[in-house]
Amino acid sequence: MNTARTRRWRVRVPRPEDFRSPAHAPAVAARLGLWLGVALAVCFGTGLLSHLAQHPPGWFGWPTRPVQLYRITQGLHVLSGVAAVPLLLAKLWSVYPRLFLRPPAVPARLLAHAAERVSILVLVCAAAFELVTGLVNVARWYPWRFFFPTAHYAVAWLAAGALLVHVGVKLPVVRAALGEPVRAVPGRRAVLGTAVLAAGAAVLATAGVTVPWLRRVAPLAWRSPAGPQGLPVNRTAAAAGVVVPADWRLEIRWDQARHALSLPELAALPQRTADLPIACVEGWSASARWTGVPVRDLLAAVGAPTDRPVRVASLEATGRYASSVLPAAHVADPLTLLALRLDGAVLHPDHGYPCRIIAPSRPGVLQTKWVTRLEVLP
Ligand SMILES: Nc1nc2c(c(=O)[nH]1)N[C@H]1C(S)=C(S)[C@@H](COP(=O)(O)O)O[C@H]1N2
Ligand SMILES: [Mo]
Repeated sequence: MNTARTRRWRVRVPRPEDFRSPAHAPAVAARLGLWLGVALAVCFGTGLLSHLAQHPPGWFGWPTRPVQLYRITQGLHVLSGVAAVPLLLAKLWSVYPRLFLRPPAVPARLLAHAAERVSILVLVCAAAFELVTGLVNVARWYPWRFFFPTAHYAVAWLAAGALLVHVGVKLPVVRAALGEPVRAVPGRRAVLGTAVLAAGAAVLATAGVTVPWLRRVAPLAWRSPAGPQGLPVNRTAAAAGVVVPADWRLEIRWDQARHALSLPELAALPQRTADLPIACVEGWSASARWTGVPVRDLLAAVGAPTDRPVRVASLEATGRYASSVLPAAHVADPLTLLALRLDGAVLHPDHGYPCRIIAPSRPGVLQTKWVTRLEVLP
């Protein structure tokens, strides 16, 4: 007799009811889901704003004030994503016994069951994809071949749709589970407390990337103020292949007209100094004191229109961020500077020498460095 084989056959596939830990109680799963839902909703909303600010459709206007607006929304985007990681792990741990649910015997219910399972699969995959690609992106590591912003944006809609379906389907269960007090069973509060504490610790450990007074207690902050002139640099002049020609001039074009100004001519125009942040889409941000010519005044000085969008071109020959467009609202704002100085000193080459755009409430990726041409768009 082969006793080993008979014994192996006796192994029983577990059922959800077999998992007795308080972590698996619906009262816990529903509350974890609520926290996770809040984190994902903040992440989705702020992500959408960031996308719109970078690629504004005709109906959308991103405000230039408060000057810290983009810094705040993008900080919230990255930190809510960080908080969602432990919450998602806790939620998955809480509900994984439901993987052992048997499909219903009634064929009519089978379809609904399968649809619900598939929507959860989509939700888990999409949410995990968003969190992992987001974290890998802020770490500036690109182990994939797709363009991160496009994929991250597309899958966000998939996650949001699957989340809505999931919440809609589960609403009665969620209601009942939330009605059940957590205190009723010992251990449940400990599970919830641990998950929320882990989320809080993850945020605290990273928030220093954008909250200055948390810098010293944020060991996992992926960006420090290190860099020339005390500011981080994403792309150095060398990496961008930028060489400033000896006869560099800022060219300004509008309609059929054009005008060129040398650096001394720019420096001779009335200057404005302002404290403005660079707020990278990766979540890090840093404030500095910038001095330069307000773009509006510069255009007015050469007789160019000041009420239209302006394309900013850099000395970079190629590269996704070689140029950007200042929307009309940003052109009109007197704090939108063509900056020549940083904290009183001439710009370091890595910060955009001879001049760069620094505008209030603008995604860092659009704060174009090494500017060579301003073109007033029709
Ligand atoms: N021409 C050009 N400008 C650029 C970039 C670039 O790659 N090329 N990077 C942008 C990004 S992603 C950020 S966050 C800021 C960073 O500015 P800093 O390097 O001075 O800190 O510059 C922006 N300006
Ligand atoms: Mo950036």
